[in-house]
Amino acid sequence: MGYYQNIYTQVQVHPLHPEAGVEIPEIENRVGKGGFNYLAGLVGNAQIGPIYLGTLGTLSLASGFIAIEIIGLNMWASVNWDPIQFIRQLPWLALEPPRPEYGLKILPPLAEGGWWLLAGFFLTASILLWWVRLFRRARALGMGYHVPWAFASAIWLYLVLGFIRPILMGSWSEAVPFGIFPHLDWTAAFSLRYGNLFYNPFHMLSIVFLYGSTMLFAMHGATILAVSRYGGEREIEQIVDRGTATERAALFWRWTMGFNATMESVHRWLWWFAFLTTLTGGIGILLTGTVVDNWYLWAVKHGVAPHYPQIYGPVVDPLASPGGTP
Ligand code: 07D
Ligand code: 07D
Repeated sequence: MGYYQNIYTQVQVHPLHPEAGVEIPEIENRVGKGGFNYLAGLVGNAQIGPIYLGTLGTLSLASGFIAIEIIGLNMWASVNWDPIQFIRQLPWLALEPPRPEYGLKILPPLAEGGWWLLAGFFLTASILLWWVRLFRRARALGMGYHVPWAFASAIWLYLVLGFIRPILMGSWSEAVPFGIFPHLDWTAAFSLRYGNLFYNPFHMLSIVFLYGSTMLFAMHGATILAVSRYGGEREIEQIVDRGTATERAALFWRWTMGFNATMESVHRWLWWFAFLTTLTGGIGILLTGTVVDNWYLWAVKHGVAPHYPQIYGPVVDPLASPGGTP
């Protein structure tokens, strides 16, 4: 009987010494000796570490840690330092940005948004330092910069939400609070305040690319798994070594929908869809409140949404009517 083996094979590579990888400058920045983990081997490579930390990595982690500390301690203080309530209420706790009267003040009182600004500063520093780290590691390995540019698109949306748009609106109070459910409340309130974000064409585009990303992700992942019995997961070899997996994968799509991506182009599709989700999203948020005040009225004006006729007479507030009972 033939032995069936594919990428879910139970064999885990476990050499005597962890693999060091290619020689790169600043090798001393690699931390740890590396080891093997069975569980990691079930979902990825069994080797964990060594990790490249370096100055940027250390600074980024330190900044991220300071941000989380500021957020966490403020949340804990908000439940009177009760550890049980801190855990119980964690998803509802928040660190809010300054109130509107502080505008863009650099440092309002700490308890009234100052801590929010400090946490935002350290979180942003952490994210930007991580971005430079991605860029430099890609360069050290002689890679393209596709990963850092994709991350830059997500950072763009993050900066629009919490930094660029609040500056254009003249107030930090426009920014997103830190907190699990509070940031969802903010998202819903934002949509309501600006007349239903569904009518924002850039929100529509962002959804197109988000849904498109999941669809392409599913199609590509499923296709490669389906031909893994022919070595399909060795995608690069398959480009030059035709005849089995790639050929079948391509034919499957050509037969079922008349067109097929190539081993190379499918990754470009995926990259662009992911990249465009947050790029268009950031544009949509940037326009909201700055250029367009009410997306529903905007959509009516441009023939996207119908203008609902007023079928009931105007509602009179009985308290406001002359002679009415006070
Ligand atoms: C799976 C990769 C791993 C990442 C994870 C997230 C933190 C936050 C901080 C307690 C896919 C780690 C989370 C570090 C902890 C504190 C203070 C990525 C994966 C597991 N959101 N959002 C979540 C962030 C915005 C929205 C979850 C961040 C906008 C909706 C998580 C940002 C708007 C829903 C989270 C951010 C928005 C969520 C799961 C930054 C519009 C959900 C995220 C920095 C875009 C979902 C309770 C996930 C949920 C959810 C984090 C921004 C809307 C807490 C870090 C302001 C509608 N968001 N979000 O898996 O369950 O992402 O919420 O901009 O339904 Mg959000
Ligand atoms: C948040 C990019 C920043 C993240 C960064 C990562 C860390 C470290 C640590 C793991 C996600 C930081 C990393 C901190 C993590 C460890 C250790 C990307 C982020 C830099 N919407 N909506 C979108 C849908 C409605 C609203 C986008 C659907 C309602 C607002 C997306 C629906 C209302 C905003 C999307 C729906 C509303 C959005 C987000 C359906 C609420 C935004 C794309 C079916 C009542 C954001 C233009 C994304 C945007 C956004 C989908 C409904 C509000 C496509 C499917 C009508 C305010 N919505 N939405 O990738 O860009 O986010 O809008 O109803 O700001 Mg929406």
